[in-house]
Amino acid sequence: MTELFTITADTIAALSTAPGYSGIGVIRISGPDSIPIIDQVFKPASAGGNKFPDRKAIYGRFVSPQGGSTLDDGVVIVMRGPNSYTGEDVVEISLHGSPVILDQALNTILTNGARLATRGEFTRRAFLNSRLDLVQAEAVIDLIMASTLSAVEEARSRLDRKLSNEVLSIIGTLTDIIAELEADIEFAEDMETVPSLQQSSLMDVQTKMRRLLQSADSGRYRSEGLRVAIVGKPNVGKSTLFNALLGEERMIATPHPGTTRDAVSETIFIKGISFVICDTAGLRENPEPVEKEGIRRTLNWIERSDLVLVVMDVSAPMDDYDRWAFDSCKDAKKMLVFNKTDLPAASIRPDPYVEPDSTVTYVSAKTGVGIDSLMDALFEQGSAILSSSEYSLECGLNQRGVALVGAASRKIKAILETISTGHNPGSEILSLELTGALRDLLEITGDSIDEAVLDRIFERFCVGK
Ligand SMILES: Nc1nc2c(ncn2[C@@H]2O[C@H](COP(=O)(O)OP(=O)(O)OP(=O)(O)O)[C@@H](O)[C@H]2O)c(=O)[nH]1
Ligand SMILES: [Mg+2]
Repeated sequence: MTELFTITADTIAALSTAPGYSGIGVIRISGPDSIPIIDQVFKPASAGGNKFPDRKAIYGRFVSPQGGSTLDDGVVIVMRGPNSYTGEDVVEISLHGSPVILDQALNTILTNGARLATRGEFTRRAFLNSRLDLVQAEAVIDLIMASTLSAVEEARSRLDRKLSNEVLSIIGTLTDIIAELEADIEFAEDMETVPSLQQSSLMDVQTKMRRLLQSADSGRYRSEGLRVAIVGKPNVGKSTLFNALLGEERMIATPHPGTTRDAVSETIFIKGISFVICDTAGLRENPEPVEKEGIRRTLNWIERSDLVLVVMDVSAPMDDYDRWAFDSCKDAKKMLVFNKTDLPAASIRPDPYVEPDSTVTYVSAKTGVGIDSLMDALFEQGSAILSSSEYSLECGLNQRGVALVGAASRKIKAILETISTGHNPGSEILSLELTGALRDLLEITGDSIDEAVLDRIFERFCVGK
């Protein structure tokens, strides 16, 4: 529980804007001595009764408290706790963005009673003072690090508690069920079967958790892009196609089958959708050891991909390896790419693989003919995947959340399976198992968490946030 953490009462300071030259730079101070410190180092231009009114921009001079000389002029905003970012007294000082000025100003603040903040310490204090829960704290760093507009929107909605509220609603239902079970232990005789109301509430919890796990994919898409694997037997032109999609000679392509040994991925954008395209090692039987590892990685990519491009060479007769490559992708959403259309077509054509609903494109990766149509088809497929329900959720669990919801979901699944056999394990055991799941969920919001986990989370932050 958060109360168990030691909340240090010292005052921290750091540069909150990026280091280097800029128009302005902002130094932030938080803690009980913030206002006494600013009082020593900043002289407001207009001398009034209340030198530092709350939440007002105050223009003045940053001075050296010893000699009184002016370092720079700037603006100070004081935000008194508990209604500040950290929940403590916070001061933000904007000065000209010279690294020399900002360094000198920060040193002056540090010699007058503050300590340099560690990574993410302002946000960590916000969490410890219950200004943010852990989901929101993580959203802060994701918002700062977001590289696309949709990643910004996703992190923003998490910061606005969308995900927290979903997790809290599951926690609420689970807590109610546990409370009922506890009452059973105290007052009632054990029943033969679990009451159907509790069963349906548990099923409801399970559905909500499944949705949350699916939303992780939408979070992943937003931060990384849709995963597309280029797959096929050796020499069909996968690397040449990969290079054509990237618009650069990224991979070595040669007439020797087995050229690509490893899976290599790069991100491309097609009309605003980002795709992580992966060139893979060709699939064939009896590979030598390095190739074998490459093939293992190819199969792994197929499993993790949102879309697979199955490449076949129209100039060579179809054979069992093509079928094998095709069958390896049978559970994946796939598009067929018939390559080498610049060469005369072979007698045994790939058409048998075309299913009625298959998307097929004909290209010559070497000459570039058909690549634009392939890009259009990728965009269409990508848009369709993104607008399908599992991706349309607005906010996503991160890896930590996936692990915790996954653990809770497995516990509840096991309970539901036991119940479905008509067996009642008894209120006491049920309550114990459900409490385990509840603890997993509480760790997501940070209502139950240990300090080592917190350290790991805030390591991702920069100093000054
Ligand atoms: N004529 C023609 N040749 C092509 C085309 N695409 C690829 N090639 C040639 O086919 C050979 C194999 O190409 P790669 O791109 O290395 O094939 P790959 O599928 O990556 O092969 P592995 O990495 O061995 O699995 C090379 O000599 C390419 O130049 C094409 O569209 N037309
Ligand atoms: Mg290759």
